[in-house]
Amino acid sequence: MPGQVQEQKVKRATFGMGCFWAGDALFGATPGVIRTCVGYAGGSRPSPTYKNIGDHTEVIDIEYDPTIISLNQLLSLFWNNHEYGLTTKIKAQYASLILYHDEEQKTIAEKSRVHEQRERGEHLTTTIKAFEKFYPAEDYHQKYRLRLHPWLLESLGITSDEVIKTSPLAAKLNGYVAGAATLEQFESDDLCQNLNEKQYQYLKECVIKTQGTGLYC
Ligand code: MHO
Repeated sequence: MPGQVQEQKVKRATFGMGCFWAGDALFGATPGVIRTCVGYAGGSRPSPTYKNIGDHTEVIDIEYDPTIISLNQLLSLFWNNHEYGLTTKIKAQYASLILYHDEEQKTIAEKSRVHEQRERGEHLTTTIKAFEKFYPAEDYHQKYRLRLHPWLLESLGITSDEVIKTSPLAAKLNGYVAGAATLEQFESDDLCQNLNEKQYQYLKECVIKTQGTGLYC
């Protein structure tokens, strides 16, 4: 109806699962994920930094479209892509962490942990708690893998740190150059169809070289 405010469709999910460069690439390449940002959360130290992270955890903050991907689908990626596994005791920086944004997310996450624990038959170290404050990490951590491709960034006009941090295209390409997508996914991606021939070939080579290489850290 004209004038009617559109229902807010974008949702947010926040996970800790090891080095945040990896989660950034993994979720960035996932269809339905709109934006990613890496940062520090879950602790109490004010103004954490990479060098002075205190009791915080490296997390990936995700904006997603719930009509394309569900929280359960994101959780499945979460459970299966931890850098240090789910049962190892690890320092807070790399802890397994789910920060829920509402009661519905809390219920889904807790059910999912029960299910996962039963499936694996082991006690999982994952903490589930309410999201409080998120501190974005330093610019050089945002889309870490994509930053290793200055020609591509320049050629796409993705030249400011702010754009690298917030652009859906940057989130996706960061995943693609890191190997978090298959060639098939890359080739059927509408966003990539808009690239010029040189950009397309450059990315295609990256995807072929890196696809399936595992952790993206
Ligand atoms: N393995 C990486 C970890 C970086 S991360 C953002 C390194 O040694 O630098 O925690």
